[in-house]
Amino acid sequence: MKKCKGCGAILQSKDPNAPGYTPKENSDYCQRCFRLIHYDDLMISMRKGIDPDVVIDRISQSDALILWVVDLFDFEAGIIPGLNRHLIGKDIIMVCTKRDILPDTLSEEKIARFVFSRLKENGISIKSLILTSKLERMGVEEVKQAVQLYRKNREVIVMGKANSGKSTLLNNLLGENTLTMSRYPGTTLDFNELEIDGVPYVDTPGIEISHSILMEVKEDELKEILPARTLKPQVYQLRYDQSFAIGGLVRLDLMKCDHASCVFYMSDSLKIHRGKVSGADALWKKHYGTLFQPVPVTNQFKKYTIRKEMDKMDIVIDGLGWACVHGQMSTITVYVPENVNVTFRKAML
Ligand SMILES: Nc1nc2c(ncn2[C@@H]2O[C@H](COP(=O)(O)OP(=O)(O)OP(=O)(O)O)[C@@H](O)[C@H]2O)c(=O)[nH]1
Ligand SMILES: [Mg+2]
Repeated sequence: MKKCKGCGAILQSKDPNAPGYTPKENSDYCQRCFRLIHYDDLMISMRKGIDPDVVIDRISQSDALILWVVDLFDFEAGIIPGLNRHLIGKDIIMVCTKRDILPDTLSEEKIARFVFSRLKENGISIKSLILTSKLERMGVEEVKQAVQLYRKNREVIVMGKANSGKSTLLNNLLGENTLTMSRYPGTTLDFNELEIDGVPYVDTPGIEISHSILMEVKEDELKEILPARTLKPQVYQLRYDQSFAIGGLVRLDLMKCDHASCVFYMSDSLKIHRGKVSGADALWKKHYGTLFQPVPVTNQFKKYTIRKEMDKMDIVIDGLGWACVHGQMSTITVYVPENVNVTFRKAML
């Protein structure tokens, strides 16, 4: 059975609505990959990614070195708690992608310190950490060297959450764009083998990101949410109570602020509106879905309220980025779409 070179789905010419369909004989790519590559047109959405148990089970059964890919911008969503327990005895090299999205002012040492502290908190141990970017193929040589050092004749499996940049990393290692890459989570559909410098690698379907804002918006709105270039921090000085609407996706209320600031690290295509907390309910009702957009497809929100205890902390929303709050304030309330994860962490920057 022949597989699509782009996404790994088994090629078939029976069902145009199923993965792997191609009307052509002897084609190397399915129609979905062809249209994604040439027209950025997503024919079949598989954005939820694959059940983590299915991917991890299959990986745990193979004798392989693991390249675990985590998107630095969406780091909290990329963490798989207890990873070593799922992959007993496996050597894991962690590759943190999208370095170019984080500001240059954040040094590599600082990123590494941040990553190791989050790994420690999640009980994950790795052999090596490498930072990469698709720009100028940053980190490619380091990945190859680490693979050489730890592979011991085994194959190399590239795994991680949907949209973390696994296929992009492999194309960069290969030096050409053979695998299909796209901003739509769930691009790679099946295990997909390829050889790079004589080493067998396997691209894998992304593990599901069921608690991400990326699951909550329409496909054509992903462009607004995913940052295309280096984050430009959006800084707000705060006094009294302040409420922020991030599009119609998130509302953030900061109470009793004094000598405080809130800095947003998010795509600059997203519009942030600021107002007083006292008027925020009315404004939200009035502008939700019009001025405040995009909005989540479910229209259901949940609310977290916490006391601000750390001096400088990040409020991280899976898939969307984070807000860093600093200075005096009493409580923080976040309204997010019902299924979306929020993490309160010590500031990354
Ligand atoms: N800015 C930036 N974007 C990146 C980088 N690596 C990947 N991307 C983008 O991230 C998106 C997802 O990349 P893919 O390589 O398709 O991700 P994947 O992990 O293979 O995704 P699935 O197959 O859906 O699991 C694409 O829009 C890429 O262009 C990077 O280093 N920097
Ligand atoms: Mg992929």
